[in-house]
Amino acid sequence: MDHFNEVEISRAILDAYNAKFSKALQSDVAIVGAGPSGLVAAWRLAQMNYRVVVLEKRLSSGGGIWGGSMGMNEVVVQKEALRILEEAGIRYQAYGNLYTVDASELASGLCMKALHAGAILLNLITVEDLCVHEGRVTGVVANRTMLGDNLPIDPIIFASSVSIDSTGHDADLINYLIQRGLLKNEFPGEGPMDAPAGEQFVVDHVKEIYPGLWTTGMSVCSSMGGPRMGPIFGGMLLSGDKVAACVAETLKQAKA
Ligand code: 48F
Repeated sequence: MDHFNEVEISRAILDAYNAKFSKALQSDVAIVGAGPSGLVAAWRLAQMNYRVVVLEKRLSSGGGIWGGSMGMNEVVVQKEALRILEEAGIRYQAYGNLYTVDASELASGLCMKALHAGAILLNLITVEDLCVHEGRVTGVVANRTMLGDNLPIDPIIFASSVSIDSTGHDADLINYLIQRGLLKNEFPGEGPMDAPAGEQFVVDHVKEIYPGLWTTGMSVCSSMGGPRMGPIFGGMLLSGDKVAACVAETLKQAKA
C-alpha cells in the first residue's frame, strides 16, 4: 500500500471539503440544526431539487434522537409518521398504538436520506446571528464551533433565499431576532409535558416567523409556548415534512 502518501490524504480532504463549503455559501434554503425536524426538511427540499445546506454545531447529526429516552436508544413514533419512516427505509416495531424505532437507525437513516437527496451538511458550524436586509432574513452568520465564543475571530455568511430554525429547544435563530429587537419579545418558552398536545402543536404551528425565517421542530414549541413531548418523535418528522412543503411553496411563488 504505497500508492498514496500523507500529503495526498490531506489534499483530498481539503479539496473535497472546500468544494462542498463553497457550494454551501449560496443556497435556496439554509437549515440550522440537524435534528429530526431539520433532517426531514433537508431531505424533502433537496428531493425537490432545491439547493439545501444544513449547518450543525455538534460533531454528529441527529440532535436529540441518539439519546432516546434517558439514554435508552429507542424512540417512539405514532402511526401518522410511519409513511416518512417507510419512505426512508427505516424499520419500526409495533407496540400497542405506538411504534418503536432504534434511535441510531433513525438518526443515521434520516441523515443518509438528506445527503443522498443532495443536501450539503456541514458539522461543527455554530450559527451565531442572522443576515437581515430590508426587513428580510437573507442568510445566516456562522463560525466554527468553539472558535467564535472563545477567540476574536469573525464569522462567515451563508446566504440563502429562506432560512429554517430547527435548533430545537433553544430556538437560537428566533432568539437572535428578539435580541436585535426585530421580533417582539414574546418568547414564552415551552410548556410542561403534554405529549399528544405537543405533537399536534409542533405540526400545526410551523410558520414563517419573520420574513425569510421559518421555524420547525421543538423551536416551534419553545417560541410559541407549545407543550413539550419527550421521546416521541413523529411530530418532529411531520413538522420537518410540513416546513419543507411550505418553504417549497413560497420559493415557487417567488419564482413565478
Ligand atoms: O434538539 P433537536 O433534536 O431538535 P428538533 O429537530 O427535535 C427535538 C427532539 O430531538 C427532542 C424532542 C422530541 O420530541 O423534544 O428534543 O426540534 O436538534 C437541534 C439541533 O440543532 C443544533 C443542535 O446541536 C441539534 O443537533 N443546533 C442548536 N443550535 C444551533 C445548532 C446553532 N446555533 N447552530 C447550529 N446548530
